Amino acid sequence: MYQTGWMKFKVISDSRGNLSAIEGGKDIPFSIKRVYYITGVESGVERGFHAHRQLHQVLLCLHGSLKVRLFNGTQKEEVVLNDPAKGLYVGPWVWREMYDFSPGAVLLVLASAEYDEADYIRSYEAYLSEAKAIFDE
Ligand code: T46
Repeated sequence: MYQTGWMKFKVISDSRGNLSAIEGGKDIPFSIKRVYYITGVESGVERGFHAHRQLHQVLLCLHGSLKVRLFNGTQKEEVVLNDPAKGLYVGPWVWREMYDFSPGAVLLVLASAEYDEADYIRSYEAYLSEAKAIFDE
């Protein structure tokens, strides 16, 4: 089980620029309950360092670029987000770390649930032990 994947969104372009629309349950595999965005990340700053127990999310970099380290307790992967028409799906039990934000980078996140701190696993050791039990099921 490695719950990440790329989602490509349609771009409607004309002389005025580009427009992409994302409909929950249609263009992405969950209903969108929350949208948040991250801006103003200084060079060298890293964010994330947690997993979620239940949350499904799609991450899109609307401007600039950033990288994401992903780990599911077994496999590690590093990906670049730099295309507003390409979203990174990150499911439950995937450890994520965001880094290498370019100046002015804008990270938009579509989430399947409202904010709930109890859904976070912020300790790497706790993640390893909880994820192992889940993956061994
Ligand atoms: C994730 C990555 C990609 C709220 O009050 N409401 C919210 O909806 C969110 C997302 C956060 N917060 C509070 C919780 C913290 O006090 O904002 C503060 C910063 O959140 P955090 O340190 O979790 O931010 P990141 O950038 O490390 O992680 C965020 C999301 O929290 C997380 O779910 O997957 O972006």
